[in-house]
Amino acid sequence: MNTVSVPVTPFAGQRPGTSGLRKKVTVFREPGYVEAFVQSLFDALPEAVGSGVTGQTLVLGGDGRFFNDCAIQTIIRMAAANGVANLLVGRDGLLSTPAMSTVIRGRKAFGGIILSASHNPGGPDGDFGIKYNIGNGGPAPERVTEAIYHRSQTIDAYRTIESADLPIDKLASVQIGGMTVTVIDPVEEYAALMEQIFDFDRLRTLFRGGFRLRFDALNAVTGPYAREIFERRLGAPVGTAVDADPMPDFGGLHPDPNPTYAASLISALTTGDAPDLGAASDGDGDRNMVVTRKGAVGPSDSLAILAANAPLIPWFKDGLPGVARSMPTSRAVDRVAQKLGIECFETPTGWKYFGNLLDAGRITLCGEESAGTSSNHIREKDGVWAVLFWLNILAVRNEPAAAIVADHWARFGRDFYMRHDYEAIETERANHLIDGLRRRISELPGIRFGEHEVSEADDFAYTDPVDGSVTAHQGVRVNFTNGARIVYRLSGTGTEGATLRVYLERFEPDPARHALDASVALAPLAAVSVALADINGITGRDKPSVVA
Ligand code: VG1
Ligand code: CO
Repeated sequence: MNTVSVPVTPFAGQRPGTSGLRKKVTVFREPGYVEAFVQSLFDALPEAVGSGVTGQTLVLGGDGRFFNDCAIQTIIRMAAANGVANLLVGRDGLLSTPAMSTVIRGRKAFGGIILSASHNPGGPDGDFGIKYNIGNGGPAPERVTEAIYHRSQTIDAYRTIESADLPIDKLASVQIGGMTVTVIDPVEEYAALMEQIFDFDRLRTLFRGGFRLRFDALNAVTGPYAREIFERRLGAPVGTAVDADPMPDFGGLHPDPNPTYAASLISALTTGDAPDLGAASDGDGDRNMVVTRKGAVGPSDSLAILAANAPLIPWFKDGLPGVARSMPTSRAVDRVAQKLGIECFETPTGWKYFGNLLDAGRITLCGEESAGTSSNHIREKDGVWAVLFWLNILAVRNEPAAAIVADHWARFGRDFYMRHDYEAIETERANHLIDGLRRRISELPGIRFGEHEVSEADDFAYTDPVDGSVTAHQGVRVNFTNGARIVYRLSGTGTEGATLRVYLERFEPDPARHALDASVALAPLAAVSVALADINGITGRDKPSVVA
């Protein structure tokens, strides 16, 4: 088989963001675009992680969205030309992000390439993405992603082989050039790991007793995992997993598990003869939403509730050494950590910042306000795992899910929480807004907005406690004397203009006020967030495009 070197000119902007390189499908389809990025990755690895892919085992798969099939074949050919010895490919090119992490770790692979734009919309006019995970199973740290970007700016050729597309619909091994391609079924490996973490006997008893779950895969990657685990292994009735066939266009759904895009799940749980628990996951299966009969559980609350109940799960029977949350995530989990007397870390947004803490054993549970939670069982966030965690808690406590939430607030207080996204605003205006805030940081303390007085403000910087690396400019935090907080940052996963994220939270110790709607409880703070940053004046927007 002929290895060829094909000339290519660098593409601007191949810099991975919060979670890999994410662009419009139309951009990824430009001739040579995928190739230039993947070759930059292969070229950057020897220096960035100490070894290249030659002679190594790599894992490859994606969430099955539009263009997944083309990109997979391109990367198979390039992997062969770049000397990869073994390439493990998910059947039909499918691999959820948590399954990728499971397979890399379980098989001690060198790394893996995930094709996904996660919760972003799919289709020919939608989004696509490529992300690299290192040997611990987690997203490549910034030092690696920056090296890839750096290389992409000077790349002049990529290596590939002349070979037809490979069938990847059957579990089999084929030789292509000097490389063995093995098509694997990751569901089995993932389900086996879940059996080590949770009490499957108890979960079977729960379902035998008539407990009803509705798991909505939103026509994305987790359907086969949910069917195997909930229906086959745990005995939940067939039909427990809905929208469970992965589709390239997600069947027209937007695979973002939040009350807006999973509205039918919310209504199934809050009207009529509702199931006992509802759940959904995103495009690549790493996010989760849990829904009780009283509505969706906020992701920051969910993290805190899992932390408080961790010893009920076999995996955590000895408790937790420490926990972590991303900076904009509410401080609900901090309260649990304080009560337990364990460490609690505040990291920049993005799962890659949890990797070192998990590897070092400083933490075993962590999460983000964007509906991601996971533990040290892998190095990615994990949607199906989070649902099993909730089910295991419910099986042990034998109380309705909504009662567990209310009880948590009664014990720890409630952190009212909301995120306002202003999507697709002009990049220049968004930068102007954030720069303006940064410049005013030292003047903010003491300024009053009605009942809210700023106590302190900063531009969040993080020093990794394990390797000492510093990540600066991660968002402007504004604290108020009454314990409220506003965070402003720009998204690193959008593909159109800029997205301004405004995170609002306020602590409420009084149980008499816990049942209040978060949007009502936070209305005054929301008004402050607009005035303080002059959102209306600078962006021209009079309201957020998404409220989560
Ligand atoms: C968003 C979320 C962040 C999450 C990231 C990837 O990033 O805020 O918490 O880790 O998406 O999630 P940003 O930079 O747009 O705010 V996923 O499910 O795309 O892998
Ligand atoms: Co995702």
